[in-house]
Amino acid sequence: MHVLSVLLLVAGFEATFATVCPVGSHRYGKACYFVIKELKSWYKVQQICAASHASLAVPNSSEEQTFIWELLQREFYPDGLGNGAWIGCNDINQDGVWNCPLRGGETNAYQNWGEGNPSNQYSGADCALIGDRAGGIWWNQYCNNHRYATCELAIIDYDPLFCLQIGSSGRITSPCLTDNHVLMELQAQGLVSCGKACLSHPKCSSFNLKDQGQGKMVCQLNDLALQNAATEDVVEMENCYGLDL
Ligand SMILES: [Ca+2]
Ligand SMILES: [Ca+2]
Repeated sequence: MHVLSVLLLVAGFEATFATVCPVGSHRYGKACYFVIKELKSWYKVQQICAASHASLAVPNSSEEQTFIWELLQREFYPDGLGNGAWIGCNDINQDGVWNCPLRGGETNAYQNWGEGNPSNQYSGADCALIGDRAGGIWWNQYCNNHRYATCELAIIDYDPLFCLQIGSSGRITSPCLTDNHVLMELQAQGLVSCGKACLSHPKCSSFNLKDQGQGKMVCQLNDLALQNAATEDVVEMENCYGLDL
């Protein structure tokens, strides 16, 4: 299940209850950011972001720019970013007209081009990068060059109640508790109803939501928090989402 599927599962039932920022991604404002630490073309990283229903990050303010820049500095410490990291801005459709795709509620006013940039904008250097120096000023390059990247995933109303993990493929991998700690098993409509059931049970510390397909979900309430579980009590299971309260 992709990140957004989980988000919609949550939002579909009660938007204010919770949403998630996958472990391995980093929250700023109403978005989660994750860094692609492999060198890929702009087109390829756009696909990788899209596989998690995210898009290439676009700094829309100096604050967001600083957040992304500092995230990249941490992720690539101590070697640095090298030749930079792709962001969403590009002039692929019309040379010289830079488009920075936006999430809802964002404005496109912010730019952080370095001096003399964008350069060669009529000769195919159509994609923008955050550079390694000077607070990550932007420059532009050929989109087929292989660079790192940052993805940006919008979230809805955020409450740090749930925590899912994201694998290196960008897909969610979620550990679940084994059946040894099940207090009760219920049919659930989704993440929220399962979470509420756990909240209402005095001994419930975590829950497994098992998606059995065709709209059927099993909600297992557990007497142990995942974070306190021994290694042998935790299994990586497809279509099972283990969440601590
Ligand atoms: Ca943004
Ligand atoms: Ca261009």
